[in-house]
Order: sequence, then C-alpha cells, then structure tokens
Amino acid sequence: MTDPRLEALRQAAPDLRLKTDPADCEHYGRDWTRRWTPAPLAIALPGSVEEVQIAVRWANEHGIALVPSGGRTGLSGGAVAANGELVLSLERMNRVLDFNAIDRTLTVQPGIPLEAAQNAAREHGLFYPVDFAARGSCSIGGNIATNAGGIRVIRYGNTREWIAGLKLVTGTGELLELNRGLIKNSSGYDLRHLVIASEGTLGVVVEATLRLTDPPPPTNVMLLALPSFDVLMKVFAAFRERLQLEAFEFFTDRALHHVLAHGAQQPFDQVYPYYVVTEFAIGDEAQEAAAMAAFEACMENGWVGDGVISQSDAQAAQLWRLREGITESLARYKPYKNDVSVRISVMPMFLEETQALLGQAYPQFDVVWFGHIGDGNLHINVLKPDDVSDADFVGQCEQVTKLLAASLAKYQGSISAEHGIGLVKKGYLESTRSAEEIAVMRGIKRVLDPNGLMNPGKVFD
Ligand code: 2HG
Ligand code: ZN
Repeated sequence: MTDPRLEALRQAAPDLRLKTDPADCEHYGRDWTRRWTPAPLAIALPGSVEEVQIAVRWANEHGIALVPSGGRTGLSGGAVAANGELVLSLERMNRVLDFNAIDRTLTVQPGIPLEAAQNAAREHGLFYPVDFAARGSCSIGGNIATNAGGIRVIRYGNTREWIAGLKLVTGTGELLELNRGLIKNSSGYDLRHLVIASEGTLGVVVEATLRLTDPPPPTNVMLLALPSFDVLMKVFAAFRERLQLEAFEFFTDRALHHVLAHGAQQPFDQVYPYYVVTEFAIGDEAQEAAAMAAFEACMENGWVGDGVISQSDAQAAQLWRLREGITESLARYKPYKNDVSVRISVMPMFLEETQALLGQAYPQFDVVWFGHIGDGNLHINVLKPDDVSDADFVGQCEQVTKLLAASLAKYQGSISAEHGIGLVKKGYLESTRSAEEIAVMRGIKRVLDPNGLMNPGKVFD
C-alpha cells in the first residue's frame, strides 16, 4: 500500500483492516443500484467504536469523504462510493452486545444482519418485527440509515419505532449516546430520530438498542386474485375492518410472471391482473370466521375472483415467495425503481392518476407494480429492454419520474417511502420537502458534519 494517507491511517489504527484490491473496491463500492461505477480510495473495516472514531478524525485531517456501509442491499445509491471515498464497512462489527429481559431490548453492533437480530430476539422468546426480503443480507445499521419499512409496517411501523437508543460517531469523531433505551424522555431534541433515515450523512451509527415485543399470534396467509385495480382499496378496507392484519401486500400479473419465471409455483389455474398476499392473526375461532367472512364479502361483491389460504407453514412460505421474490426476479432487467407513498385516504385517487400517467408514459416498457398498499406505499419497477442503452433508459424514466413527483407534490406524498433518497432520488427531494425544510436539514448536517465528509452527495448536494 503506497498511498501515504492510507499509511497514516494504518499507523493510527494498526488493527483496522484496509482493503484496496480492485475486486474489493468494486464489491464494497456499490449497492443494488448498478448505475454508478465504484471508485473508492479504499475500504476500511473497523472492529471497534474507537477505530471508527480514528477513521473519522483521519478523514477530517486529510479531507477524505467517508461512505458508511452495511449490507449494501440499498436501492437508492446511498452506499455507493464512486469518488475516491473511504468506505467504512461495519461488517466486522456484527455482534449482539446485550439482551435485557426487563427492558425487553437487544443491543447490537450495526453490522449485524437483520435476520441475525430477529433470531437473537426469538432465542429470548421475544420478537423484532421489522422484516423484509433482504433480511439475510441487509444490516441493522443500514436499516436505521434508511428507516427501513418492509412487509409488517401495517402492524408494527418502520424501523424508527423500534430503536430505543443508538450511538453515533459524528462527522467530527465525537461519540454521542442518544436516548439510552429510555421509553420516556422529554429532555429536549431527540437526536436519535434525526439520525434515523439520515443515510449516513450525519455520522456513523456504531451501536443500536432495539426494542423487542411479544411474538406475534398464530397467523394465516391468504393469496387473493383481483379482477381489476379499482377494487384493491375496497378489498383492503374489507379485510382491515374484520381482521388484525400483519401484512397486506399487492402485486400485478407482470410481477407474478417474473417470479414464476424465476422458479416460483403458479398459484391459480387462471391468470388475474392483480393479486394480494395478506397475513392476519387467527388466535381463536372468531378470528378464523372473520377471515372467511372478509373473503366471502369480497367474493360476493365481485372484488375477488379466487383465493387460497395457507394450510401449513410451508404453504404460507410458498405464498409469501410470490411477493418476496419479486425484486430478485427483476434484477437482471436493471429496473428503474420508484418507491412512493401517499396517505391511505388519498391512495385511490393517486393510484388512478398514476396508472393513467404510467400507461401513457411507458407504452413500450414492461412496468411492474407491487408494494405495501396498506401503508400507502407503491413500488414501480420499469424494466430495461435489452436493446435500449442504460443512459437512454434512465433518461426516459427520469422524465416520467418528474411527472410522478409533481403528482406526489399535489397529493402531499413522498418520493421515497422506505428506500431512501441516496443518489437516485435527490433530484426530486423538493417534491416531498419544502425549500425551508431542506435548508434546516442542511443546517443540521453542518452542525454534525462541519467539513461535509459524511456520505457527501447523498440526499442533497
Ligand atoms: C420490497 O418491498 C422492497 O420488496 C423492494 O422494498 C422493492 O425492488 C423494489 O422496488
Ligand atoms: Zn418495499
């Protein structure tokens, strides 16, 4: 290693692992977006909070930008390092530090995968409810950075709800301990919540205390086939009214087509244009009867054309695979992704308008819709045809996203429901946040990161 700046870092922290191999730079320099060419200066893998602090102080001394890095399963370019940054991978800091049965908390290092944290909670008879398909590879630090949502938000809320406390190394290398696991704390600004969803722009999360809850009741999973789009919110209302919903997810026949092509099993003999996977509590007979009543009401109204209810855990997993396998089944088409949200009450109007907009704007592209409809969150994946160049494709999709952003501004929605702004959505931040709000965000960043070294260029310039 010849770069004198890296030599200085090695001397300051002899146990800090540094990687500069082109293959490592490629691997650690990007997330699931494939738009940017990774070009970091190097990768640092700290093993302790002190090493993170040393790296941050070193970055300030040498004016080098830092990109905090978790599982890099992000979809907005938040963990991309394409400009000579030092990637600070937290993957070695992946342990459970403490379980407190009385507080019902689990304290973890940021590099722990979501699934490992879920399993640790389960081993103690408790439940960490944030959940989504990337659970095996994403990290808790990354979940905090984006305020990750997923498939159980309808019941449990986003990551934010489950962070009882966290430790942050700021952009100047100070260690802040935020909220300390307290349930009640009215002692001024709650800086913990500023850090959640800040996408590594305010500092590096080096520890998190997760709140745990009771394990969920026994549940059933139902797959519903819908004859048209406009009945979707009616089906949702019918189920929500009667059942304690743990999840309510929708996808289109195009989504199903790709998941089936990827190895999943065909659920119905007939093809329907829209589908819903819903999971709900069946703790007692009354709840089971309510589930059947919701289903029958939808059938009678013609809102549902067919349905299947899981008879075993294996069948439940099979039904879930139809929804959870979508992102992976689309990856080879380099999809352009929108991740938008509006309030549930305006969802029917917004969906109608968006469907018309996208139908006109993308007549030639395969557009796949799915998402957490019960949370007002829609994922739109536009698939790149093989014969269109990356640049042309992104250019066309950006034009449509401008129109979508205008519609979101009208409905007071968000250009990023759960994936973050990163690099991908920063051009549309103004559709979701006022100029005054963005100015306040910039001011906050200046306080915690005065030299602008923490994940620069992400969220805003
Ligand atoms: C999901 O809900 C994820 O499956 C990924 O948020 C969404 O790939 C996407 O657009
Ligand atoms: Zn999602």
